[in-house]
Order: sequence, then structure tokens, then C-alpha cells
Amino acid sequence: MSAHLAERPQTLRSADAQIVDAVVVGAGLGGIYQLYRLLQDGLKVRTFEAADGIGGVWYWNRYPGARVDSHFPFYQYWFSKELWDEGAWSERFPGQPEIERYLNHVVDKYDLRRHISLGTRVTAATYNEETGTWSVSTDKGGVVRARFVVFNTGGLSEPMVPPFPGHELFAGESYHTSRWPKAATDFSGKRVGVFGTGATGIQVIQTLAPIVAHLTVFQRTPQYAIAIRNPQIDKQDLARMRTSFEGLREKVHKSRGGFVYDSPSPPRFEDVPPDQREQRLESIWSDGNLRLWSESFADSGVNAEAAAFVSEFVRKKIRARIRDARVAAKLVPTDYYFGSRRVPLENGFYESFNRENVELVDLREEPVTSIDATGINTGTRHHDLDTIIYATGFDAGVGSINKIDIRGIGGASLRSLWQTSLSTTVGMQVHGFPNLFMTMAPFAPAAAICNVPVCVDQQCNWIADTIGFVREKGLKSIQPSAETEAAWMAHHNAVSEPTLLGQNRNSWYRRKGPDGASRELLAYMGGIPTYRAACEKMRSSGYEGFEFS
Ligand code: NA7
Repeated sequence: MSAHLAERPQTLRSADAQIVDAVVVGAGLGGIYQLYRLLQDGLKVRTFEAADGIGGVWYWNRYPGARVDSHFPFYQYWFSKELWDEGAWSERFPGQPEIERYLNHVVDKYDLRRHISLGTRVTAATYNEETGTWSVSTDKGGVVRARFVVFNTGGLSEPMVPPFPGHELFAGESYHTSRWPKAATDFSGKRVGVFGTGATGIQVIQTLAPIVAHLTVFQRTPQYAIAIRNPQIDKQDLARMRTSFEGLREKVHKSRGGFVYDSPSPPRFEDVPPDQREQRLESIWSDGNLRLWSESFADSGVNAEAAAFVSEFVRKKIRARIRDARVAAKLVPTDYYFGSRRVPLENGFYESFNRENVELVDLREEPVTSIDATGINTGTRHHDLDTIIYATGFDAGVGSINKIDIRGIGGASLRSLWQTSLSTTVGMQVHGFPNLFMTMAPFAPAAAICNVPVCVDQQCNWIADTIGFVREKGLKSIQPSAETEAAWMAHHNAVSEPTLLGQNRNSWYRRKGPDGASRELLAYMGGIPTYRAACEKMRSSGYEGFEFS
């Protein structure tokens, strides 16, 4: 127990609550490393995880075709060379089962399981100003008291199901991709409808198209998807991976998006002669990963002319793969730039629409009017279905935290505060909520503009260092001042809003209001190096601009 927790409030009897130094909420990629790091630092930690297993999104998203879209060897932990060397990856883009196995391996290797309460959802966390501690309640009825609480609850974990009229009347099976059952599901011979053509919907559609009797795809916004190249990883690849750790770790942490490409920094659009631009994009396209998003031209994220050029390049790629020009016209985006929304990877998605058993319904032309016992009504048509799959995404950035009743100084509710004014300091703390930390939260690159294991590594380390600082100095609490938070938000808005991604209001990178209107831009677009420098400055200055008690 830490020295600070010895000063418990009079009202707390030891029989009332378990006492630890820190509570970690979530046992996904972030939570696992957060727990490991805090244990390494000598804290007593309790982790709560709502799921019955380890893995976070890699536990929940076990839908057909689920696969990571960060390429080998970048989607893994960066904290241990030994762990890195044990990596036994089989594909360049591993599937969900392989990543779930990896995360379970990490938990067992470092004997973390005994610190984790599975099947236990945190429902509330209340700060006590007098003691500088948090009381964390769970749905199992227990209360744990801790100096620090860290929400590693994931930026994309609270599913969104559209409130279509009558959806509860459907007599067949319905699934949301991120709450997929563990029991095997057999779709052969079934008439299946899929809502959503984001990264998830694309994976589901291309996987089910050859299996089902009939597939109806309900599309609202067409995507610019990149054709994936996903070869097997062989022994030589793994051997090369093992020799690359140190150099790669340094480079990846300085990179813009959490990947390192074996190529010079991209040139600006105007610096590439017009007759060489297409050739440049062809060469990047053949990589079959997300590189086209970040490396086409140095300025493609802010220069509309460059973005238009890349967009047309991808449109041509899509059109070339679809036989029916009318179907192609529906699948090709025309009203936003490539890269101004999350870019999905695909593997046969477009060819799915050349199949007799696959039908595309453009919801912009014929919106959903209702769902009934036997299927979905759009426009004047009825679609008979046995199964509806909702690949409709998440309450991004805030959903998983807002589900918990978090009360800070003076009993202020974080959920209510964020309803009117969403703000964080470097995406990891919030003024008014001392000793509370979070990863993958709004206004950091980790809000999904970065290869997650890289950004989460940096965030978990910053949080652990900050907690270490408070403990070393014998302080009770730390929180950013209101001015520090306002300054971070002003910086975020200044660097993120002017980008093409910032200007596209039709994307989950922006929080949606209760009225469906697009609100704050969640993703920090200033790049990982700038972000890391800002965090490091806070740490090395002894948390200048923070308040202590
Ligand atoms: P996304 O990318 O948020 O995609 C959700 C999809 O669902 C998208 O095509 C949406 O259309 C569609 N959607 C959402 N609501 C509706 C309604 N009401 N009607 C019809 N269609 C709807 O989530 P994913 O799970 O695919 O991917 C999330 C991230 O996980 C991904 O970016 C990777 O980082 C991994 P819209 O585009 O909003 O018109």
C-alpha cells in the first residue's frame, strides 16, 4: 500500500472497500500494458474488465473476417525485446484469433491474470477531495478505493446501433460486429443483410459473400478502400523482425503514424513532376497497406489539389474491379477526399459486388423506412432476411468512458461536463478530475490516427511516470490547471481543424451530438512527434501548468 493511502478517511473502514494504489479499467491492449507498467513500478493494482476474457476489441470483435489493418511487425507491444522475439506471427495482417492469443500470452507470461477481475464492469468512480482517492464501484457490488484510476477503456468500444423503427420486431438473428458471440455462427444458406461499409463492414462483406445464399449490403457512405497485400509470414521474416527491434522501436516512436516505411520522406505534391505522380502512387499502392494514406505526398492531408489527385487514383482502382458501371458509381466516393476519413483495407470487397448473390442498396437513394419481422424496408422495397449484421461503428472516443458515472471535484459529473464541453489535456487527464487518467481518449493521436500499440505505449508510460512523480513527491493529487487544458485544446484545434480530415464532418473522427450533428474533432492531427514532445515537456518541467494537493 502506498504511504498516501494510509491516510484513509475516517468514514472508510477496511471492511468496506478493497484498497489498492491504482485501478485500471479495461484489459485490452492499453489496459494490459498499463497494468504491467504500474506493477513494475511497485504499485498494488486491480484491473477490472467487463468481458469474460482478455483482449478488449480483440475479445469483442470476433466477427467473420476480423483482421488488424496495421501491417507486420508494427502491431505488437514495444516494451520488451524478449516478448518481441517470441512473436510468432503467421500473416502480415493477423486475424482476430491470433491477436487475441498474443494478448493472452502476454498476460500469462507476465503473470498478470491474478490482478485482473474479468466479467466485472466498472459502473462508477467518485473522487474524495479530502483524501485524494477514488472509490470505484462495479456491477458485482464491490467498491475499491485507489489513489489513481486509469481508464484504458478503448476509443472504439461502445457500439452504436441505429435506432431504425421496428428493429426490435425482427424475428431472425441480429448481431453487432463488436458484440459477436463466441459460439460459432453458420451463415451458409442464409439471407444476410449488412449495415455499414466501414473497415468492419468491408471485412464482413468480403468474408460472407462467398458463403451466404444472399447478401444485401446497405451502404450509406462509399469508401476509398486500399487492396491489402497479406502474405504469410515465414521464418526469415520472423528472423529479420528479431534483429530489427531496437532501431525500429526508436524510429516508430518518432514516426507520424506509428509505422516505419523503408523509403525516404514523401515529397510535396508540387515537387513531383506531373508525369511521375501516378507512377509514385502505383508504387505505394503495391505495398498493400495504409502507406498511401500517410505517404502519398507530404501535403496530401492539407492540400486539396494533392488529395484530389490521390482520390482520383483510388477511384480508378475501384472502378476497374466492378463489372456493372451502375454499381461502381454507387461504390465510388465522389463527395470527399481520400484520407479525410478512416481508410479501410480490403481483400475482395469490390469483387463481392460482381457476384450474383450480392446486392448493393444505396441508402442515400432509398433510406431505411423500418425493420419488421422478416427484414428491412428501404424506399418502397422490402428485403427478406434471416440475419441482420450491424457493422455500424462506435460512440467514438467518449462512449466507453461516458458509460461510467465519474464524479470529480465537487461531485461534478464527467459525462455531463463532456456533454456540453468536451476537453482533455493531451487526451490523458481532465481538469476537475485529479488522479484520473485515460488512454485512447479525445485530443491525442491515439484517438485512432495512429497505430495503436505505438501510441498506447507512449500514453501508458506517460501516465505511469506521472503517477510515479506524485508518489515520489509525496503529493496527494495531480490535475491539469484550467489554463493548461484550454491551451491544449486551442493547440489541438489550431493544428487539427484545418486539415482535410478535420474539415470532413462526415466521419467518426468527429463526435456526434445527440441530434446526430457532427461536433468536436477527436483525433489530434499534429503528429506523434509533436504530441510526444508536448507530453515530455510536461514531464520534464515537473508538470508545469498542473495543480497539486
Ligand atoms: P465505422 O468506420 O464507424 O463504420 C460504420 C459504418 O456503419 C459506416 O459505413 C456508417 O455509414 C454505417 N452506419 C452507421 N450508422 C448508420 C445508419 N444509421 N444507417 C446506415 N449506415 C450506418 O465503424 P467500423 O466498425 O467499420 O470501423 C471502426 C474502426 O475500427 C475502424 O476505422 C478501424 O480503426 C477499426 P457512414 O459512413 O457513417 O455513412
